[in-house]
Amino acid sequence: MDTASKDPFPWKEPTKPVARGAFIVVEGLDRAGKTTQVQKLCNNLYADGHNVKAIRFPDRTSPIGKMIDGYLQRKTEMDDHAIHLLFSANRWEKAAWIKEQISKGYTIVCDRYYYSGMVYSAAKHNPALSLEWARTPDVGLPRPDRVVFLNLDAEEAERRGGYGQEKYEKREMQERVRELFLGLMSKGEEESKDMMLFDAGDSAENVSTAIWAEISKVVGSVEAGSWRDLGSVGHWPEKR
Ligand code: FDM
Ligand code: MG
Repeated sequence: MDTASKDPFPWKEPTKPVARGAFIVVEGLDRAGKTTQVQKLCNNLYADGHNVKAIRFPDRTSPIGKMIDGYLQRKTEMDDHAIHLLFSANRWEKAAWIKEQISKGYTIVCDRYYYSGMVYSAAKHNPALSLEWARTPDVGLPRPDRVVFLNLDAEEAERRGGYGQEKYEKREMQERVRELFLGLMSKGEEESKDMMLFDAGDSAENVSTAIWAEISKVVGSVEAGSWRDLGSVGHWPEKR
């Protein structure tokens, strides 16, 4: 019996030439609706004739991902820097695959990326783990064409059925994470250009409509070859 899960979006020959697929990231707090919006966006893209693949970080299936999973489930303890680097390594082990799929014409929709990586680690307030330090290991990864940031206050997130038992699923942590996400949007570096804020407090349908209005344009331009080439995450300029 075939037990492998079937690809929900099998390859369809595009009707127009495709320069490359797009790289779209969906970010936000726990309970902001990332899973729902990734699903809706993929369905909309596929129905509109685009080839698409959904991925998520952490990818808990690889050996590194299993170590991360054990940490998040509080089965193991780890130094803040060590777990941070595992999250980054978990992205690096997928980086070549992401580039390859994009060059084949698949649009990748990715649930969390290095933005979560930076802000969750920096939210720990470990004086030896700054936002700048946290960003460094991710420099060079494929740079998204657009980041959908689902903005929701921590109080509203908690009202949505409460948090689970995993590490970081606590109100104070979520509040710091949100402040850091918002800080990235106003910092003036590449994150401010790539990230776009959506009000996740609205209904799932309205959020999805707003995301579609933006992302359908981005994916259209990328496929037509009128967007920039797939970039890589650059260094932040040195502070003086
Ligand atoms: N998380 C996620 C990090 O701390 N660093 C990272 O690089 C990434 C990708 O892992 F609390 C945190 C965010 C969240 C937890 O994520 C698990 P999911 O989306 O709930 O599986
Ligand atoms: Mg979670």
